[in-house]
Amino acid sequence: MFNPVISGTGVYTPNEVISNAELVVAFNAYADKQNALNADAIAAGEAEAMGHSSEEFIVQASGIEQRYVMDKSGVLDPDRMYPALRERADDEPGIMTEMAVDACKKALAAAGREADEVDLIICAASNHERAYPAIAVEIQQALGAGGFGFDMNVACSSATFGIQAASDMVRSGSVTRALVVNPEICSGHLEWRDRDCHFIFGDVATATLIERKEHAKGAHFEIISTRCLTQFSNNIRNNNGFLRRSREQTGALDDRRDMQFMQNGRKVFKEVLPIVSKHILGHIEEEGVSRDELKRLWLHQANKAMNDFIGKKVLGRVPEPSEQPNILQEYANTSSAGSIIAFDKYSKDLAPGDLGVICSFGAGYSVGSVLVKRA
Ligand code: CO8
Repeated sequence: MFNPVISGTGVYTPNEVISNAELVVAFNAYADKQNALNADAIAAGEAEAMGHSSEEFIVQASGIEQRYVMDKSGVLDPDRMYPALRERADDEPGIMTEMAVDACKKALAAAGREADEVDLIICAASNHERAYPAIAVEIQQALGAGGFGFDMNVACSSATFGIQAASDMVRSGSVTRALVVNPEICSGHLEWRDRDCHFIFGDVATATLIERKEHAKGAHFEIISTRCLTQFSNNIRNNNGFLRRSREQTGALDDRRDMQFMQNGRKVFKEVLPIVSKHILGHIEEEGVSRDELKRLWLHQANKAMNDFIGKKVLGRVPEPSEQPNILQEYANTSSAGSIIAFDKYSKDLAPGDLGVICSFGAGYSVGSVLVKRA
């Protein structure tokens, strides 16, 4: 058995940013257009007028101030309201691969490693650009890595579930060095025309390099243990899938609301909080670690109030901002990548021996936690 460590992380941040102000202008223009189109039905009481969105609501309800996206022109066009991403030919790299390769190179550089020293790539993300061949295998080829790769999807928990899979393989010796990469194009699956959720997501890619402790060249985090949990819920759901063509065609099938991300945000908020706090507390207790020993929580980045609540429950007091860093104000919810961005940006100051937990949670429901110690 070997001791797995995180020896490097990397973040690819898209060049384009959408502020709340820009987003609200576009949404309100879309709503006005729809209301004008449906004016007769609205006047006859047969349809409801769309309400305006507001910057104040977004910041107060979520803590989100802006988001990075792969394309803002399509999202902000009131006649389109979704990104315009060029379809890639079969012989050129996919867009997820491009983002992933950038994040992987940064993680490799942070660890002082070359791509050909990697023998496992897990592409763990909420959505995959195509069914097959696996995005991970394309990333493996683009990087020049060896071994094997595969894709997995546990929605927002994909990164921590991927870290569990990779670190277990490093621990057992079946692989030597693994990259878990999370290219998330959440803008492709967000319904930008729905006021309740149009502000939630952003795009990013993160990568985590996991290898044996004795191979680590510099500062690193020992992966003491991981825990994963799932519990079925329909409160976060997307009905898009490969059987779409086999169903009765309505003509509007491509644009059905349930083909995009859907959630009952209030229920998610209430139901997921106790599951996550209990999960983290149970995990550290099994390891004989007390809450007072935790120096940092790198939580999933969906909602500031949610993170404040979890931090308080886990630590038994209001955490200092530095103990539970948020990045959602800048990146919004980036699904599985959020907790890894927080870890990448806010872990280097910890001292040898300091303990922390990376935790992601979301659709499924699913929760994954990684207990780490700075070495
Ligand atoms: N502007 C103004 N008013 C608004 C807006 C808006 N944009 N949106 C809603 N309102 C109104 C509502 O209509 C409502 O009015 P009324 O009271 O009259 O009915 C009022 O404001 C309050 O609305 P809500 O109850 O919806 O507001 P909340 O305070 O609950 O905040 C949140 C909404 C921010 C969504 C919150 O509930 C939340 O963050 N919940 C948790 C969400 C969460 O953690 N989800 C995890 C999901 S992600 C995940 O697991 C990944 C899945 C895969 C991702 C795939 C990529 C896309």
